Amino acid sequence: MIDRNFKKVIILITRKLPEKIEKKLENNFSVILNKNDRKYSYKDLKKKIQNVDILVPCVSDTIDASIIKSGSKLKLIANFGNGVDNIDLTTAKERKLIVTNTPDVLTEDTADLVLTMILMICRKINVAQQKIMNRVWTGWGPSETLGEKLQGKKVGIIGMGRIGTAVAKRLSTIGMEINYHNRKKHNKKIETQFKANYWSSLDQMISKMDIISIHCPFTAETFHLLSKNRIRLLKKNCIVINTSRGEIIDEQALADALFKKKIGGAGLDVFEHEPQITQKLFDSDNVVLLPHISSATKESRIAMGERVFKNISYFLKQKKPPDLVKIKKTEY
Ligand code: 8YV
Repeated sequence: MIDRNFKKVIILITRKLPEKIEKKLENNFSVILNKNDRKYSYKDLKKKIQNVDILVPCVSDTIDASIIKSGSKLKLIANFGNGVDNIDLTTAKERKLIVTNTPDVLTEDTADLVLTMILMICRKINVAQQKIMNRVWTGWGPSETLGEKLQGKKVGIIGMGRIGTAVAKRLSTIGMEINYHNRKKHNKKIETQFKANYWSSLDQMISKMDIISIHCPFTAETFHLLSKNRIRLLKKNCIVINTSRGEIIDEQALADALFKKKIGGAGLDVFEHEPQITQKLFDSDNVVLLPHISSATKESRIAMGERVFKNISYFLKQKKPPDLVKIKKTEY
């Protein structure tokens, strides 16, 4: 139980969170829940935020300057998620708001999904499964559904932070060659652990890779980082994996390249204009398209909720919240 006075603190939670988390928040604060989990319209959110002290948004909510300004009492935005690109951080800073997120707890699940998509694409799991499901499998054949061996493939990790490193750990275990591009080169320990090669030039790295996996946050600098021109640099068999944010890739250019078979495949869990998806991606072979589920495990969602609770509690006790977002700095 937290200080009784905190019962007066009004918290708006934009989406339905795990039962256990909602109860915990309700027991300690005055909470406005979204029981049926229907996404608030922009207009509704603007209205709902008016008397709120703390906002708990998700990736599906755009918290822009106008929304922030409507929350005249707002003091803290405790994001339920790692990426904070859904929040206008500049306005938040101007209005002296504190912003927190939920890092760490979704790292392993996200890395698992990267591995899953690489396996699905390289081993043509969708095609193989469809054969069975469509009842057209006539039996084993030496040339049936031939995929690509993972061992020995070169993977280029763009942004080797927490999630990128967890991906490197998995892929080096299965014998892939780890390459990475970061603003800062990692220390020798990490490089030795994963036999990771650092590339200061993104262009040079991506032009040599069999697989590239994106793990940098979406910021003004990383918008269309994988641009049309960079997609042209990719090898013909290159597979592009994205579990970060759709805006980091020029989706139309990627879809064109896939459709024209200029690259080998793509595993996308995020899209530039979610939930809309570029039509050509549906019409392309060798794609795995998933509905932003990289951290969608029951355990992660509860852990994310616990982080939100902790950040709120620390903030209210006037202690530095553990997951304070430093507004100027980016991880990438
Ligand atoms: C979360 C994510 O599911 O945390 C992130 O940055 O992209 C997702 O995995 C989502 O953000 C929840 O708000």
